[in-house]
Amino acid sequence: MKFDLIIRGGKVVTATDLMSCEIGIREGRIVAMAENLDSGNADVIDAAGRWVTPGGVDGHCHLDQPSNDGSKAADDFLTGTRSAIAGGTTTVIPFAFQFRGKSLDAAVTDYHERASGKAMADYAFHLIVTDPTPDVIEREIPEMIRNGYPSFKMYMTYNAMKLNDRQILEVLAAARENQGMAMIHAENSDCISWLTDQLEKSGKIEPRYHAASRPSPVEREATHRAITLSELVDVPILIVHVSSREAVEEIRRAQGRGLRIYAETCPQYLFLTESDLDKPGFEGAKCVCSPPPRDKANQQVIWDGLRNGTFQVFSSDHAPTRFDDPAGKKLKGENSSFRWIPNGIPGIETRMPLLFSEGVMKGRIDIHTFVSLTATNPAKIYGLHPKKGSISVGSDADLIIWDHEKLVKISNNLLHHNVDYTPYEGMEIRGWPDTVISRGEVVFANSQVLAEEGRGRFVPGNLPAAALPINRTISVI
Ligand code: DUC
Ligand code: ZN
Ligand code: ZN
Repeated sequence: MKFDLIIRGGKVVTATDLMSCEIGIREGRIVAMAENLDSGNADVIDAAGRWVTPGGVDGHCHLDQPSNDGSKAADDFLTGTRSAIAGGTTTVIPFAFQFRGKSLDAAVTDYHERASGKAMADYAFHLIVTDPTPDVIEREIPEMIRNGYPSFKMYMTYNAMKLNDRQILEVLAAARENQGMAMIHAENSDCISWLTDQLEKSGKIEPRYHAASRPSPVEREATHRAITLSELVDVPILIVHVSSREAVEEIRRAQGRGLRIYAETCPQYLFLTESDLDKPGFEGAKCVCSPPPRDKANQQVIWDGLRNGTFQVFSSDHAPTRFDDPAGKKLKGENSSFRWIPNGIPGIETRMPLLFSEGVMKGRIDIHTFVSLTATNPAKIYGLHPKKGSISVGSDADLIIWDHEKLVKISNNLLHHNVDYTPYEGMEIRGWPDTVISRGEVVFANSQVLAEEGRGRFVPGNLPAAALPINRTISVI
């Protein structure tokens, strides 16, 4: 058998298995895995003594997403995917945002234009449904799910995006009927707006009050409500960016009752706390994201949830705005209320190295759990598996060869995004991707991104088995 590339000598890790084997790659796909492969004229990469894991699948990031507040996303598909690749992520799933009054089709068409010719990594799209008209529910959602966009996010907060419970039920019913995966941003909108008004009335406007405007009960209540809506319709949902013990308890209780509730968390809920919002001057704005970072005790609960299976997905929620920029965190000036600070933090490049270092290398999670959370599960839940998120014959040759000994002091100078800061500046970690391979092509090596602009391809999603209602069976063939 002829190969273009062979990865030799590595410890090949999947969500379940550890294999000492060679990986044979042809035309971008894995075509053989065996103890010894005949290299012939193939290029050979020596991975002796190193872990080889699937390339990461970032199931939640925002690239080139237009805003409603006049701020500008710092990363487009070029800089965002360049940064993703340098941190081991070979597939990204950003969001195609439906403007109210516009169709889902318009959103998807727009995002294809934004990505095409720019992306270095492969990409799929989630939809953000903000305007579930009868046409969207009855025609567009079924069409989108059938045509390669099987997942969509709904917001319970933000005036320009939020859906009421009735609307969420209608979208969930369409998801159930068509095997779509519904993702929910769970925070109680009225609680946030009332608390924000109270804080502002008493002059509490600095970035640190962002956390006070969205305390854990705000997340807990909405999480409970989202689960209730999912239970009523009998359809799985995935709760995105879970930050707190109280939300975790709701999710675990629902899972314990046998409901198919999936959950995602992100680096900011492991490595930041609300005290990061309380830095001198306006610095705290760098860590304004929603839900907000909590405290050390909540971080521990999130770690426990990663270990005990509460969470299936670990995403970046990369939502990049620059700090020292009037189209970024300083949109309304440094003395404005936290209300006006664009929400979100960068993290597409640091997602996998942070979890590898602080999770795997420090013994908090094993390497298989790491692979599941960062690649295999998001690929499965969003319909991209086994093409993505797997090391198996037939899957795309998306691979990371890890340097587990490399010591890195994180600094924004090292990163490849277009943001002027990282929330993790100065953090010392162990381990970084040594070589990243995307569809058989070396796209990162010797600390350099080697990918060509525009090489990334759209990957249509299939119907996710994870989206099936509890009582519906799947046909095997
Ligand atoms: N929700 C996200 O998913 N990302 C950034 C901010 C937010 O509220
Ligand atoms: Zn959100
Ligand atoms: Zn997000």
